[in-house]
Amino acid sequence: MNPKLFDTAEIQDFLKESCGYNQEEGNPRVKEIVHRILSDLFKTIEDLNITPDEYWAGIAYLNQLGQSQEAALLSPGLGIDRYLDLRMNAIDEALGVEGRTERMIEGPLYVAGAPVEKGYARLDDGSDKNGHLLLMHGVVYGADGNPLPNAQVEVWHANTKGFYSHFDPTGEQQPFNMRRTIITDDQGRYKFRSILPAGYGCPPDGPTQQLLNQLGRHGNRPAHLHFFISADGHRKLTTQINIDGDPYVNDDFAFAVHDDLVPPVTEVTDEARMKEENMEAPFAEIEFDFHLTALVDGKDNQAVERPRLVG
Ligand code: MBD
Ligand code: FE
Repeated sequence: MNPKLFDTAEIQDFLKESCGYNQEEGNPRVKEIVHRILSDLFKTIEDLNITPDEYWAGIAYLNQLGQSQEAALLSPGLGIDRYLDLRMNAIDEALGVEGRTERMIEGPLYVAGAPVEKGYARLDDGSDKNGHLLLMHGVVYGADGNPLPNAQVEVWHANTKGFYSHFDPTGEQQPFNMRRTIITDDQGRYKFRSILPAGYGCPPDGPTQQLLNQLGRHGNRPAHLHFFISADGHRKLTTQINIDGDPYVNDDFAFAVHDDLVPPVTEVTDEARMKEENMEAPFAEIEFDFHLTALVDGKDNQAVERPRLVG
């Protein structure tokens, strides 16, 4: 039997009282959000006839999720991060914002405070011996279509095991390995040398993978590099590029791929080019430009504030 209580005055009053609707104190926005989510949960319990055992399994799961610091990993896995992106895309479209590089979710693994370098940086410290050399470069363009000197290119990516420094379970990586902030030169150019990352996989024994298993889904991302691009008078762009040819490039558990963000990767074997670029072996080359957009009514309406690790 599934009792129908949700639509009774008693339960509706109970939800309002639970969310402090009859209290002066508190935050109205928080009350509104909690009331909606709690109401949806009550309704879900009724509609799906959720048993107490199922409910308490969910509570135990939330505790595990927090304990393992994976809430911000499950979030992209469920597509919520990408949903927020798609909403920002729709806002841009309504405002007539055009010509921008596609945005793409930040993910949970950014660390603030990376070393800052002008024009060029080497991202890897040479300790990952399995890496294939990568040279990536391009121009940051402003809203007026001209190259932007002194723009900030923050880049971070994983090593050949798919692990990020500061979050590496092997403890092998030095702080800020494969993380840099590059300031564009007087022609708006950035350039860096690194190694091609491997794709990321969710911790196999963690709560995110545990839920994905229940959904019949994998927890893998294609190899990718993350970027924050910022400059005076412009909105901060959060994006990624994905490495063409990766088996997961069209099957990302975090829904963080877009056709515009899979640039060609060219293999350079020419000795003269290798010498010119100070590369001691053949390397993969990616050219990719970033197009920033103007502030909206003097404000950055796409910059996201969230708790971030400071290294
Ligand atoms: C990552 O490296 C990532 O970028 C995302 C979105 C989720 C998990 C790991
Ligand atoms: Fe990532």
